[in-house]
Amino acid sequence: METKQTTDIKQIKTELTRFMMSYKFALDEMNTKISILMQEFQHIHDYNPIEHVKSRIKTPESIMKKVYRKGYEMSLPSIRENVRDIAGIRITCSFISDIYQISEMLQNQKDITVIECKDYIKNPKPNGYESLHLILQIPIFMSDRVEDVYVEIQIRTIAMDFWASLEHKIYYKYDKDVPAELIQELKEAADSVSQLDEKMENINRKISQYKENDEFDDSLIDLMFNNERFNFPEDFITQLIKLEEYMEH
Ligand code: 0O2
Repeated sequence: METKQTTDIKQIKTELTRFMMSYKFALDEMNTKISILMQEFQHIHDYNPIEHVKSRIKTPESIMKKVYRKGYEMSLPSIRENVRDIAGIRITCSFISDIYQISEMLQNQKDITVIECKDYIKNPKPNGYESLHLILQIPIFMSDRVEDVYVEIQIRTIAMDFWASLEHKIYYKYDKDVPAELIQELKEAADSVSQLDEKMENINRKISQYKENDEFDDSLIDLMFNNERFNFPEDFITQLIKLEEYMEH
């Protein structure tokens, strides 16, 4: 016969499993949304604004640390409501404009509720940290209930991600007591990241403009042959027609 304690533990285990599962489902749903955006964008614009996507569920240890640090009540409803980054997705892009474009595409989805948007690109943290953070809420449909689950999305460029990974490593290596000299160097590196992102954005804008003009001025005729696409500039076709006409006379 089961003791009351064994029954209680079983019940807690079931509750904890359901709790963690809702975050896994939220990540699955968000990852599908992101994958659809990537495929559709690639198809329509012949360009993919997303370089990498990484998702994680916060470990129970890390959740507990946050609950103590912030002084939240130690109960599942309190954690569900207050710790809003249990499900986290990090999206890495090439250009700053891609970050805002992806953020807007996500925010415009009808089943997503935007709870918070922190723009550490327009307002970097004092240490130089840059990223766009969104706290979103999405409904998860389960067999007997619908749950609205918080998901944190961090969107940043490759350069911002490079900086943040190094800063994170240093922070933990020095057990959060980083020497002033290193803090200063990290800040300088963050400024360089900012300048690099701006330069890359400008170059990308120029290339896009050039491409648009090129397509406009020199419209191409596409021919499919042997399962390959061949582009013939209109000028080339015009010359061929002229030559044909000349030969006929
Ligand atoms: P992990 O392991 O990445 O989840 P809070 O979320 O309440 O603790 P805050 O400041 O309100 O704190 O949240 P914010 O600013 O949205 O930042 C939360 C997350 O952003 C952090 O999660 C980091 O992932 C990242 N982040 C914020 N500031 C920095 C920074 O200065 N350097 C680096 N490398 N990352 C940063 P966690 O919970 O710290 O860790």
